[in-house]
Amino acid sequence: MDKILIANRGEIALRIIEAARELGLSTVAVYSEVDKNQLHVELADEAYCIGPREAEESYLNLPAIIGAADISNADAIHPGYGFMSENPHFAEVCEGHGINFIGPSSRTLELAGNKIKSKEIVRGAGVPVLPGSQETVDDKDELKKVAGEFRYPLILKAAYGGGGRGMRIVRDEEELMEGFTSSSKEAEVSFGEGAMYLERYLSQPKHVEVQVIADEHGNYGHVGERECSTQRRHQKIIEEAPAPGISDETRKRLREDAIKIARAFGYTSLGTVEFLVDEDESYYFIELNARIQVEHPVSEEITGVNLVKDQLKIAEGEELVRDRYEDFRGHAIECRINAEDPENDFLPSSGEIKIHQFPGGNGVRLDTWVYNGIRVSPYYDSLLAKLIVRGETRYDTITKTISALRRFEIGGVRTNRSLHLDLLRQKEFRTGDYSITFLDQFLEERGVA
Ligand code: MV4
Repeated sequence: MDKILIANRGEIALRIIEAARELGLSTVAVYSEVDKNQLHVELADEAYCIGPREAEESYLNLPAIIGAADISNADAIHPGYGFMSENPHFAEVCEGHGINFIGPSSRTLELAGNKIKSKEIVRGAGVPVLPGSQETVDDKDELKKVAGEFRYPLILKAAYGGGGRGMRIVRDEEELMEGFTSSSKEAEVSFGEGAMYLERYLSQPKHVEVQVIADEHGNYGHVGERECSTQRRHQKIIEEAPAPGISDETRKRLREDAIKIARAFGYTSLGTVEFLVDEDESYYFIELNARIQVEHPVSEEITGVNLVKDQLKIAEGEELVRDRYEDFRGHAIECRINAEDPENDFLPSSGEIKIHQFPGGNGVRLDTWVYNGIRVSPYYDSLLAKLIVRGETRYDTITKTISALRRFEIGGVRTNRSLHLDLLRQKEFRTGDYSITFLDQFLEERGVA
């Protein structure tokens, strides 16, 4: 591997360019017309425009991306997160072109994308899954029959979905029948497949995920778990590691079970195993995210591992996974700073960035793509920066994060900075005793939900 193309934009494109450079690899950026002034274009060794501003015609434009790889003679493609990252067809086309797709095989992506099949694999590995339909439910008669075998509340999920889209909580048969048609249509639009399944709904779990790493020599490792319950409409805004509010026994079992799951999938590269942890600390697998995730830095900060660099080494065929991954120190918190207005229904905000002050130093890390004068456009996600803070204890880390947030001062766009400050000061957050209802409850109490 000499040259890698990064099929992405924003902070993750920069993160990948940096890791590639540390390994002596050359880099190729691709960009849409509206992104010509982006830093990833400037910092990569080469850059190719792949289409207009619409993602479907640029960062999701498979022939244009493969074309850029061909022209530049790139021997690998890193898909980042979002966009093409979990698309089995894209991975397969790369494989067919002799391009090293940096991620798991197209076969594994296909398994991980099939949520029912995934649950079956996990159950077979002896890890708990939520009770529910073991096949897709295709019509209302079948739905009624299957629902009869379980207790309400239940949740309808898209069989080929994930990340929360097309999900619907149903509390009785009437809601079930009503929800089925619209959820299935939504899934059809979002994922091209309307197939749905049903499972028992947990109302106040924590969302905890384990970062696994597997090389191509059958070695599996992990860098611990992350707590990701602070989310709104399935977009996380705060993540931390290690997860607070769970016992060390649960922590140990979650980590071990994540490895069992990775093995059962024959997984390679970086991946994240998502669990829901209920109030009694019983936990259940929900999905396998077959990509590098936005929140990976908190795991890097508590282990000292450079995950993207190791992912690249694994893609080069290095045998690398050893116990060194399980060497933990301190605590880390990530705040996603978005260009959006929490006071105005989280409306995305555009404009020209004016940087007044950026925090840094003493365990404070800022992963960002913005520079003074760059325009934030409404065509892609609203993530401006990830503020990642490392401290010795959780309490110390919260205090440092608050200080760092106060030093994050930009103009030109609205941001969610003060929401972060408010959340970090909440009692539930302070005690670590919070669940997926935390953010919505906070917003509701404030009357802005
Ligand atoms: C659930 C659930 C409760 N019960 N499944 C959301 C993202 C996707 N990866 C799985 N998700 C969930 N699945 C069952 N059976 C709760 C979530 C969930 C969630 C639900 C509503 C509002 C916020 C949430 C945040 C995280 C997880």
